[in-house]
Amino acid sequence: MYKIFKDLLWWTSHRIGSIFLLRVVLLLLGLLVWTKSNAENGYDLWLRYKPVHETSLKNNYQSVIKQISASGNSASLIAAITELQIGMKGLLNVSLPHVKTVNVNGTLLLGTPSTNAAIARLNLAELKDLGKEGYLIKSLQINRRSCTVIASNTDIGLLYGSYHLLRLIQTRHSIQKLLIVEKPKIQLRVLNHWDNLNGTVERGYAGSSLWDWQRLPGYLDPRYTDYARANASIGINGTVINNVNASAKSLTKTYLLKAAALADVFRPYGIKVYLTARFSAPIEIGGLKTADPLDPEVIKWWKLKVDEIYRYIPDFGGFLVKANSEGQPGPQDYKRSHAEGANMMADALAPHNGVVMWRAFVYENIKGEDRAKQAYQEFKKFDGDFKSNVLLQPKNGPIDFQPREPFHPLFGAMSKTQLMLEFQITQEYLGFATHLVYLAPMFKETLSTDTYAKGKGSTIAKIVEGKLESHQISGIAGVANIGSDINWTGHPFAQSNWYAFGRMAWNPEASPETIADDWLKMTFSTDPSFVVPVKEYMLASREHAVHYMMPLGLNHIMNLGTHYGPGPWDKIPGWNAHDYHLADAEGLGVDRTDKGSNAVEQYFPEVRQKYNDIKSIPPELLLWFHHVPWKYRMPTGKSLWEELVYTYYSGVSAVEKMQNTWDGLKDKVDPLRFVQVKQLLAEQQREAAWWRDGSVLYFQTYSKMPLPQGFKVPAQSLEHYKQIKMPDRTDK
Ligand code: BDP
Repeated sequence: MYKIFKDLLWWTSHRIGSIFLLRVVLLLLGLLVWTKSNAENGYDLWLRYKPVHETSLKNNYQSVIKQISASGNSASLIAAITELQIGMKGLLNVSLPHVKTVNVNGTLLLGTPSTNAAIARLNLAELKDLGKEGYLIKSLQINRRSCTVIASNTDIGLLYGSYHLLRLIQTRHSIQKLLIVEKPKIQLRVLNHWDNLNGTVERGYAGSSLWDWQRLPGYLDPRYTDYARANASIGINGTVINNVNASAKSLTKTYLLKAAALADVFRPYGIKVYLTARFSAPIEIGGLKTADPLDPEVIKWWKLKVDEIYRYIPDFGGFLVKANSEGQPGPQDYKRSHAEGANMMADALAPHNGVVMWRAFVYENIKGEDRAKQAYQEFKKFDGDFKSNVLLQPKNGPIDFQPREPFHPLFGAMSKTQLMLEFQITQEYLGFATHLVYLAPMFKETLSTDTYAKGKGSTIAKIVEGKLESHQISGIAGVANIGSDINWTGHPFAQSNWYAFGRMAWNPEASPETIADDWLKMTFSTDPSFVVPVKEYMLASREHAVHYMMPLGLNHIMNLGTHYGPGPWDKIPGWNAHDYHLADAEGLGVDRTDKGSNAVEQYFPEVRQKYNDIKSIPPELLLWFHHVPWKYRMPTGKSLWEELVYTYYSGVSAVEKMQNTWDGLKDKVDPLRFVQVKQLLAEQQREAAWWRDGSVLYFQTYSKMPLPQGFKVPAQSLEHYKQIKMPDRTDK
């Protein structure tokens, strides 16, 4: 083996340059350690259940949990018991017997009052407010035995509670004297997969689709169960399994039966299946001449189609619809409104308790019109017009999942409409699966923003929870970053974004720091000398990415084709990146104040004033709302130009620091994942520098100012950076 390795090194060093050589060495090293040590590959996500090595803690856990007492045989209860048994075996090396009685100290009693007499006898007052998914974990004496009780009103709640108890051990918390009362703050906590029937994933960077359409429904990949376990462990209770740019075919019987097979696998884990519905499906697969939502034949077609779906999937969640957006068909094709389109589908779903999630991501790509204003203009007027089983789903910001956007002005503006927030977990604009960018701080930024819709404290979290207006249904969606890669998400750290989305969907007030802490301990190591520095980097990582990509409120200046790498200079048919930054000899940024496009008008007065005034605008949103002179003095005392350069450079330095930190953690991480992250950080550094150098040189052609002292001039010319092309998925 050693000889082959040496020969290969010799060969590569003679044939190809040293950077490539370094890569090959890293890869080979990775392979070597992997074959030698049977290293982890990330498949187990945060459910690794590695042994607790701390002896006293382990003894303590073992004395608290010795057996499981539960009655009933629902699939969800069995899933909960199985998970506890697998988890405790891994963590504590104990095989927990499953018994019916509470006869020893150390019994873990699991049940609902309606299916378990011992739980019913406890008369647990806490259960009254817990709804269908909440749970209670409580240390109690029963029959003079010390017990831990996981109680809920449903078996799904028991499953959630079981994951919580396991998490306490995985993160080394005490499990004595427990009193944990939990319930989700948002009802529909849904992943949106942008998966196509041909197995590709739109904006997916972790391999191909998980769904094996060809072999479904007969072959059920075991991964489907592991997917469901992972989701249940963080409280995700819905999945839209196909792309918003939908194919009508997914509504044909053939595909519905496949979807039904997936629904059967997911059901025990509390996960409902949803489908995207192509608005023109009545024409494409129904043989009708129109898809006009007011046409009686069309109405009937959807009703029959929905009835058919419920025959295969009795707990089908409903439809997600992208209509009249980016070329997708919709009600406007028939001069009908979004509300008329959504309500027609809602009527078909209502008898089955299904919902319509109607996306608000619509815009006309017309020069001179401010895209940031369009969704509001389109939808605000329909407030109050949607049926009670419709949720309107805007993205977090008004343009499109940019590294940083102000919040979407529809939040707060549609008090009579149930608004479902859409985040993007897949990092379309944040470095794909190459850059380490922890998104929880971004989720938090949106959720904690105050819209002032009903005075101070009208946060987006409250609106999405449905609390601000006491809505019936609440929901949140995350565009999934999951694919067929062995570690699910491509970058080992991208798993944290799936994890964080689930935890924040359950509780939008949860702290990104606690979530990162839990995730790192469960996914990598509980060693504080690993957790502390890595967590610190994770928490700052999104800001670093903003700094080296689109600082100070810049947006949409990526390569317009691939959405990867810098492209403030880019032009493709119909698109010009310049429209998004408007750099000129005078300054930079888009005037959206009352003197410009007046997008600020769409916000409530407190927010409007703050954004409208250059003195009160938060610097991180400055260029989103203002066209600012190059010499403008920033709050730091620097000129805009200096601040821009400084920020770009600081973003790259931060990545370099992380590289050093990571190198120092070699002994604390399993070898394969160490090497993977090391390589990815090196790529991230290279690309961050590409972003910085290309952007700074480009904006310099407008500012005509030198780099501030101490900043190294980019190694190459602007032309060089403009020419760099990333391989595109469409390359053949
Ligand atoms: C954009 C993506 C595009 C999606 C669209 C959407 O580039 O692939 O179809 O969002 O959300 O960001 O519908």
